[in-house]
Amino acid sequence: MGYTIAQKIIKNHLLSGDMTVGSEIGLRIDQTLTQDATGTMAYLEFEAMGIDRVKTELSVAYIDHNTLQTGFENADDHRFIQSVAKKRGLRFSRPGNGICHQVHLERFGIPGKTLIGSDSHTPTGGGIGMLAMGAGGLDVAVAMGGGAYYITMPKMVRVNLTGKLQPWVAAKDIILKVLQIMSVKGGVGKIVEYGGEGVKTLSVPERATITNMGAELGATTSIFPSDDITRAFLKAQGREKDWVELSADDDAVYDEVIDIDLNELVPLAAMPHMPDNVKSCQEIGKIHIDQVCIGSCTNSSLMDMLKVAAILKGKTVCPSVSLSIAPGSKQVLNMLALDGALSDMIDAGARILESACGPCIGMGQSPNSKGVSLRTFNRNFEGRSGTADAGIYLVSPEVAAASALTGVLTDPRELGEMPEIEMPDEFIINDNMIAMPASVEDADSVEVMYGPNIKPFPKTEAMPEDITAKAVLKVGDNITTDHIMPAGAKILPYRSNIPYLSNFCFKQCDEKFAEHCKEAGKGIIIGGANYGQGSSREHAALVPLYLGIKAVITKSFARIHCANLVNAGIIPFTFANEADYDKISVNDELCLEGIRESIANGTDVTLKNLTTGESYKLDYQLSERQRDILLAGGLLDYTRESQK
Ligand code: MIC
Ligand code: SF4
Repeated sequence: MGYTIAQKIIKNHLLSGDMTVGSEIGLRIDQTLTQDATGTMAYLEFEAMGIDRVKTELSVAYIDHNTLQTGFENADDHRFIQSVAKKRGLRFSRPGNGICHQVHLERFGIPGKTLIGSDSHTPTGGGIGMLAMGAGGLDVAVAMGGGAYYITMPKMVRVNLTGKLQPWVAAKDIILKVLQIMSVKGGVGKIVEYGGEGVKTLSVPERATITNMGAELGATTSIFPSDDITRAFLKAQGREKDWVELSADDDAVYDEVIDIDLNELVPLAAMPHMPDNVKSCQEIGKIHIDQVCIGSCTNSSLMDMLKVAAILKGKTVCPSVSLSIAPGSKQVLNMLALDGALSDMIDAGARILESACGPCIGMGQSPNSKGVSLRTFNRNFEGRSGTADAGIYLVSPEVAAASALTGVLTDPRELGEMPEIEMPDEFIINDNMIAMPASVEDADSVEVMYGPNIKPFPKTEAMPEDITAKAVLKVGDNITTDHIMPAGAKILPYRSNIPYLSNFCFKQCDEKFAEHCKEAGKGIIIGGANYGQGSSREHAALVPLYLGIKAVITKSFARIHCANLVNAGIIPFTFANEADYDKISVNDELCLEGIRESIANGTDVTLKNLTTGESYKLDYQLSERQRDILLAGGLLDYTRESQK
């Protein structure tokens, strides 16, 4: 039996376990990346491990999320990360150099290698044939120290692309189509591989748009083959030597196959408030819009930006619309400037933002109340834009630019002939915004600079014999980590200050959640299906840990968040019988008797509802390693104990 692309990379990096679907495997990690919003915590954890230098082939620390700097906090965190990077052997991508995923694809991604990043959109690297996965900061810290990264061996999904995209239809429409078919939970426990003749019509940046937003499927990752198109992209980036060919064997076996005929696709949009709420622009109709934002790690490549500039050229942005554009990297911005395309954007009235995440994570450009905003981004969760009652539509750059001119959602096919944009043979290469680490000899003299915003890691404790606690919160399906631990301009600067962050935990679901937890001293959360989808932020586990949450019981979990809960020492349970979800109410007194013993022995767990007198059977899909982590009180304690 042959192998899929992902199985080949897994096989080459397997450190423990066997490749049976559903079992835990440990992978050797070649590269890591962090961004600043999750990076401060990841480097605090790395420092706590007491390892002198990173042990990966390449580790890069990016600054791209917290670049608003409305107070000292962000700049202090940047300096902290820069100093750790210098001392510990990492490259440091300075603020202004661009969004981590875009820069990593351009300058560092290598087909066939493994990459983990403390950001859920790390699968962008799948566009160049990497096995690239999002992870919690602590898992990235462990990988930087040379430790394995553990995942559950996923199922393989093949998306077969045939035909060719019609004019004005974009790579974004392909991934929106996949989301429409599979939904935001359809990818859980799976790797999505793209194949078929249609792949040959897609450039690397287009492939990266698709793998990037594959994160919204809940998939472990997504991946494309590495072929001549990949080689041409690497050559244009001056890195042809990094190219290796990679394809699935003809007799590779997939658990699921999805066929998409590119000829049939039309411009699509994901409507508020979920990335899988997809309809065609025609179906949605010409709704009035207030804002258009173009950029983010999904759609900020040079090709995307050149298309946008060509659409805007010689026109004026509709007076009732605010258009902002954030090119994905310094390379993109610089090439737009030299090409004159930047001038076309400025001339049309676009508000040019720095090369960073910006509005995608609510760092500026929040829409007006009840505003309708079209964005080329990947997430449209309620409130994420910074305006609670805004409606965000996720679209391609073509739809965004066309609509910015008309003031209504516009199918770009109405614009007539599509401008032809060619991928350049050579990109401008100047890595002067990537600071190199100090040499091993000089590293000792580098001082790590901690700002006053950095507060210690929350207190952990080994798992007690029994847990008795109230159900402090009950939520429905598809709760995102943005619900659990919101981001945005006001909160994001405090990512290294868990006590302060705790005041905002679950605010959208229960205004008084933090207060209730503090009063109760400890608690259990009850959740629906796909609990914890979205961002990789481990803060969505560390803050509940700080607030005394001992267990989360749901219908199902999203992968990264579930791992983050284990790393934080919070037990993730699922209901053996989903109907039991309905039987628990907020404030019910719940008891997990003899829990330590059950987890230690891997035996059945029953939850007693002391308020109603009922009992429910709970499941936990945890490896022995994960059970040991939970018994120790989290991954930091477990790592410390295993080093003794
Ligand atoms: C996001 O898109 O939600 C983020 C901000 O990039 C997060 C990381 C974070 O919360 O810092 C992600 O996707 O993992
Ligand atoms: Fe940044 Fe948005 Fe991409 Fe997250 S999804 S890495 S916030 S651009």
